[in-house]
Amino acid sequence: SAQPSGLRRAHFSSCADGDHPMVLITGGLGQLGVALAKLLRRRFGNNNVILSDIRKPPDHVYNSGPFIFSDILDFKNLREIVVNNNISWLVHYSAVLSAVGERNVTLAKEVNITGFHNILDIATEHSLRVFVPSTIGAFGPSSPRDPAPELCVQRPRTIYGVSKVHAELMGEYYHHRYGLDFRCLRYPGIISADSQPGGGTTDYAVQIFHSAVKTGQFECYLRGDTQLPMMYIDDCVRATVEFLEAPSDTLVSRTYNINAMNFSPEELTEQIQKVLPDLKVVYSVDPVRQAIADGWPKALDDSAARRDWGWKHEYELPELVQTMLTHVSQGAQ
Ligand code: AKB
Repeated sequence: SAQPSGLRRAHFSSCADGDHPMVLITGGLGQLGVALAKLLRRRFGNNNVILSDIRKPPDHVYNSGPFIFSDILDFKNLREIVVNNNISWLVHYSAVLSAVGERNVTLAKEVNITGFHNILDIATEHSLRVFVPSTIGAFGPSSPRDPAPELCVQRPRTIYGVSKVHAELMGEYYHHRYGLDFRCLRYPGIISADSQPGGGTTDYAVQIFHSAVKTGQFECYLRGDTQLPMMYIDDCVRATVEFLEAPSDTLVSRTYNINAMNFSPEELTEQIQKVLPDLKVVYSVDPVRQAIADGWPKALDDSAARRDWGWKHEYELPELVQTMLTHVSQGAQ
């Protein structure tokens, strides 16, 4: 990719329209983009938040606010979008997730590392506030797992995890070196009703709700006792907006863990069975995804986020199950 011209320490003017930033979301048609755009648009106005992706959006997305084509691998295209739309905040959601990454390392390298370099350079060049999600996948088998602290050994065994550690380190380096307003949250597995995740290891916790409602049966690719950190999407997008809005001087760090609940497929099944007692779950373990999950934390220590910028989750497992079953049942009608 092209190099940004003249990297130097930034003078931040993060707001384009009075107090309102102009926000660009990459990878906007993934699991999280539409929900984040909805919340940001409520705060900053519909036209101040642009969703982007390389695919054509469904009608309800196209009709709900600005949407444009943007390819993060195309440096000039990205720069043009940032300049023409006076972008001040960039939320970088394009990524190849853990399970798909193991099937296509070349693609994961390209999107998660080369694409991220473009984001970093353009954000620095244009003094943007840039948010990049990291993940529980940035930890590995040699990290403390219960809970994983903010700072510890990070030796992930997936290309996804390696690329996210790279993103954390590069973002922090650019922050210290050039003054880039880089912000990064390590997300747990995110559970959503309206949007599907694409190719992750925690996807079972979304799929089980759809199967429970449609067929009453679910084949789980993880072992029943595999505990992982999880969060409902509303908490995730709220955390992201609160973190993006936090004054720079309250942030002791540029990368924070956030968490809400920790559960295994067995525990999730038990909770769903309180509402749908006939749900049958069988376990047919996929060795690739099981190995990935076995190297991830069982819980995340997010006390620094709670202390520094007031992070507080709302959804515990019972509310999550109730909410998901309501939304998925409505969608299935
Ligand atoms: C995945 O499973 O790959 C993602 C994640 C936890 O980052 N959902």
